[in-house]
Amino acid sequence: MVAAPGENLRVNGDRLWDMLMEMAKIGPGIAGGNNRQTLTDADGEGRHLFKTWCDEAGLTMGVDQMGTMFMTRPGTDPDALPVYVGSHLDTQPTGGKYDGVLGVLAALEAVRSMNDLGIKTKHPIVVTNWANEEGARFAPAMLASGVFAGVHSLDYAYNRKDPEGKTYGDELKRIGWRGEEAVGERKMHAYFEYHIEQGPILEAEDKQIGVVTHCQGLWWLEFTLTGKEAHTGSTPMAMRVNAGLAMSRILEMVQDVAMSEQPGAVGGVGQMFFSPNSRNVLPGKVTFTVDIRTPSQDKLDRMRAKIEAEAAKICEALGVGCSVEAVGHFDPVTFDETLVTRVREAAERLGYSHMNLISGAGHDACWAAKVAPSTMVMCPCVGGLSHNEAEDISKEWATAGADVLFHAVLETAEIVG
Ligand code: HGY
Ligand code: MN
Ligand code: MN
Repeated sequence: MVAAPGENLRVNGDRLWDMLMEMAKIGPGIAGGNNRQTLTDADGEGRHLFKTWCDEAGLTMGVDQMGTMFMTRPGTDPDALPVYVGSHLDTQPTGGKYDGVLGVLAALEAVRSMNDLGIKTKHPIVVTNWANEEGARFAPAMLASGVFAGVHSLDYAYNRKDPEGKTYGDELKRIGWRGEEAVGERKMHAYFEYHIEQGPILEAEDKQIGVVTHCQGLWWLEFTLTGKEAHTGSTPMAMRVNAGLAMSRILEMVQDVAMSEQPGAVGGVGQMFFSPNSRNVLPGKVTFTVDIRTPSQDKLDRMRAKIEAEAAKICEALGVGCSVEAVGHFDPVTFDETLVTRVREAAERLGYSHMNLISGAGHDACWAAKVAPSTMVMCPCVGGLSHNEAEDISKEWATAGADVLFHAVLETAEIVG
């Protein structure tokens, strides 16, 4: 049993908030949020600011071949495996200021508070900024942590293309953040990730802390439908090979499949492309990605099978070609019980209201859990809104979660002296 920190140990919430507001100035969005997409110049700027703060905190940087940043605070036992604490600094194109960023900067704040308090730990602490968590520019999401966990090869990752056809590998080199470290060679004693909930439950239940026990599983199914380019005005309805109509029927069907698997299932589409995307040309090609998620393995597999089978029927009836590729996937995740208990006990000790939570969104912790004991801490967000520039949290919420993270990390890294 490792010693738990005293309840008076807290982070410096003002300093955490100041860092969040400073980072939010980099890669500003158009409505108060952020557009700091992975491997853009803005991402590079955000990385440099983060490194500056880590340098001030006396951390040593390591960067791997996927561009993930590992900032180490030494422990007293050189043989002890480090406790990793992190999340991601990259954002959606219309992202909020806190998704991912809160977890990276709260991990840094925990280390800065250890420095202020003169705390030594047996295990080193490694503050981590995972590259390309969002998967917005280069699918799939959690790409770098997926390579780290052995789920994707480096070659697969380097060849992922953004909508302009640029590859991950080229863009990583262009911004100068391709490290030399082999990906995944680092061994972890444990991994913690602090994140906004990105859902409405904690706020609705008036709870300050989410004790995350699980994360729901996901499929990203990329459909490519082939129709026939033709004049939207002079082509009789009976002669049309209408890929756009097939897409709309598939979207309706995805909604029905997700609703048929309630409670605890979601399905929808966030991205689609028409080609040639001209107002008066029926599309020759339509590509879109269906995003389905649920904590239940059976439901996840059943939904995928149903959607693919029904889509094939819809396309056949319209004479539209249909191909589908799974471009993202992870099964439902169960986090480490010992670490989950430490998070819960830390919330208790600190007097914060809390409840068990299943994460709706995917996180790098889902892949870290494949290679080390892992868990998450969550705080509420206003209206449950995220992946929207209006994403909002309070300083109090941010600080409470950071205090819990601080305690759980200290307990796991083992305070010495
Ligand atoms: O898609 C997700 O759940 C995460 O935001 N990348
Ligand atoms: Mn995130
Ligand atoms: Mn996100």
